[in-house]
Parts: sequence; C-alpha cells; structure tokens
Amino acid sequence: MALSVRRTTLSLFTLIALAVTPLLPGPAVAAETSRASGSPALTAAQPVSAAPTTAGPRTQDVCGATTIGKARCLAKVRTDAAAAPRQIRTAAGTLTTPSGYGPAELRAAYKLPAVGARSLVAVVIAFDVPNAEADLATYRSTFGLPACTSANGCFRKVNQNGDPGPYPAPDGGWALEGSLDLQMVSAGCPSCTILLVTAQTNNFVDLAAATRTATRLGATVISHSYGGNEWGGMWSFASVYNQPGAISVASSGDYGFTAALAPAVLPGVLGVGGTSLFRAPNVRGWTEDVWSGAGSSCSAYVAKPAHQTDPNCQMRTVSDLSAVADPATGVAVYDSYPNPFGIPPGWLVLGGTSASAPLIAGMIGSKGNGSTYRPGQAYKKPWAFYDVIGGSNGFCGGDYLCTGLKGYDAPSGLGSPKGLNGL
Ligand SMILES: [Ca+2]
Repeated sequence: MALSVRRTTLSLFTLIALAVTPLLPGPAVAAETSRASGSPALTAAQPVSAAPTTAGPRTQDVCGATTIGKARCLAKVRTDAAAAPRQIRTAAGTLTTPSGYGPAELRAAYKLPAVGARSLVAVVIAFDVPNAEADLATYRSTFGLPACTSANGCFRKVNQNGDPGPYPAPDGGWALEGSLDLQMVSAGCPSCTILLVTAQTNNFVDLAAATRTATRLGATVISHSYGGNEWGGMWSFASVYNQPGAISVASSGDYGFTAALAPAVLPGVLGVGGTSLFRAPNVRGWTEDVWSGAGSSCSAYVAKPAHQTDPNCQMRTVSDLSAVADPATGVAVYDSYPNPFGIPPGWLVLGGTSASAPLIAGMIGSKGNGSTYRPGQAYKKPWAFYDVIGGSNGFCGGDYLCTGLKGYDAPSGLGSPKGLNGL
C-alpha cells in the first residue's frame, strides 16, 4: 500500500514537471543551435529568459536549446547595466572593477582555505575556448590568485583526443562558458592545476570522449557545466562519467523543477543545484535561498542510489549539493572572446548551475580526494553543509522536490559546502 502511495506521488510530480517544462531543451522545443551544422558562426542570441517566480535583472541563456543526444551549456549572462564593470577614476588613471562575486567573497561564503591540494581538475567543454589561458590569467591576476599558465605547468588545453590541437571551431556562447568554468575552478581551488578538454561538438558522443580523455590524462575531478534531457541512449556512455580515479561534477540545469539532465542524473555523478547568495548579519556572514532557476528533478531512468532516502521520488533525485548560481547574485567572469549577446567583451556577471558545478569541482580539488570521492560520502555528513532553507524553483505544492526546506531538498540538495569537511 505504501508503495502504491509513493508511486501515485511520483506520478503526480512527474505530471507537474512535464507541465512546467516550456523552457526545456528537448524534442518538443527542438530549436537547434547554429553549431549543430558545424558552422563557425556565433550562436544566435537567445531570447531574454523569463525567471519562473521572481523578477530579477535581465539575463540571457549563454547556450541555445538542443535536441536529444546533445547538450547545452547551463550559464546565464547578465545583460543589464548594473552588471557592467565599474570605472573608478584615480590619480593613477581609470580602474576597472568587476561586478559580481570574486574569489574572496566565495571563499568567505563557503569557508574555503586559501591554499589547498594541488589536484588536477578538468573542465570538459564543447567547441574551442580560444582565449581560455589569457582570460584565466587576467582573472587570476586581478583577484590575486597565483598564476596558472601552460608555461608554469599549471594549465593545459587539449582536444578530445588529448592532443594540443587542432581544436574544434569556436562558439561564442560555449567559449564564455569555458571562461566561467576555468575561473570558478580557480576560485574554488587556487592551488589546483587545470586541464581544459575541448570536445569537437556538443554531441554526447564527443563530450563523453572528452571526459574519457580527462580521466586518461590524470584528472581526479571533472567539471561538466552542460546537460541534455535524460534518455535511454545515455546508458551507452554513462560509465564514462563514473570511472575509477575521478569524480564527475555536473550542473543540475537552469530551468527549475523539470525533467532530469544528463550527466548530472547519472550514477556516480555529483549533481550540483543552485542558490541565491546574499551577505547577511549572521554568524556565517551570508545566507542562501533556492535559486528560482535551479534545476531539480526526479529521474525517469536512473535507479535511486542507496544513499538517497527522500520519500517522494522513487528514482534518482537531482541535486546532491549546491552553491551560488543565481545571476542576480552572480559571479565575476573575464571573457575577451566576442560574445553573441551584444555585451562588450571583458568583465561580465554570470550565473546558472554552470557556475556552481565548477566551483564545487574546485572545492573537491582543494580537498584533494577526487579520485575516491563519490556522492554518497556527502550524504553521510549533512552537518558539513549549509542547509538551504527558503526559495522555490517551481510548483509542487511546497514539496521538497521544488522548495528549499529544512534538510534535503532537490533544488539545493544537502546544501552548500561549509568548508571542505563534507567533500
Ligand atoms: Ca534544505
């Protein structure tokens, strides 16, 4: 009897999820990005997104919707004037100060050590990121992080075969995503070395090949700020995201309570949701709510892992953990590659679970245990995370699947890292 009740509950939530999926990438909205043709043209600008529940600053999706079997990046870029860098005139000249949170704020909010382990953290991305190393250098020098260059052995860029070129054609949206990823890994782990693996296309066949290469080249943490709707075909590459020696960390999505995305939903992958992060007059100095866009879901394909005990989803629930992802409380990113959004290249403010996943990937790198870490270990230490209470990412009658409640909830998982103890 109890089982049938749970099944009824699941069906209800599945129906609700299907009813609120207009923004989903998927066959019903099969608007392909310009990249699918292999054309080097920039991705067409996407329509201004509509936040599900709260009005916020203007944003655009950094990547367009895709069809099944392909992934979109999961970043949102601010396009309002408040996100522009501030120009401050001094006796020495004009200083440009980024808007958005930098590494110092993120370190303070999540109680991170300034110096951690020297893990190799990989960023898997589709298409080329032409200015990756130069933009990473600007980000790190601006915020006082140690240099991370190919010359000093900290930074390495390869194609999906593991070779230093030739690289795929660039895409303005994915290139911006790449800068966000590299810079968030740096914020989460200033001491880590970084491997950028550029997949030939946004097809999962190529992204999985790039992931396999990241493991082969020694990465112990692999960041995936992209996703595509889960489907039966994902089992052909699922094991690539759960290889011995490396933990995959993936974005839960930017479209609220809806269908699950791969790779975040896959077994062994740490699915990272999103929060809004504010300064607060409390002991921590900060507070977080569920971000209205944070992806959360009850899988239709992936069995419930033993460490998940939440009652209203019989299959895998996404997310596991979370960190800042709301573009309204977004992070500073330096990207000099021409973007398709009409924003001057340079300092931008970004959000999306594309920010939170590489930030947490960096934190695991800082802890230094990526080669053995698995999501189940976090569930044994709920005290090691800031419980996110408040906020919602959809309509589910106030259930934990779409509402920030005490304890585990799907949009924020166990919460956000309180130092590195739970990682
Ligand atoms: Ca919670």
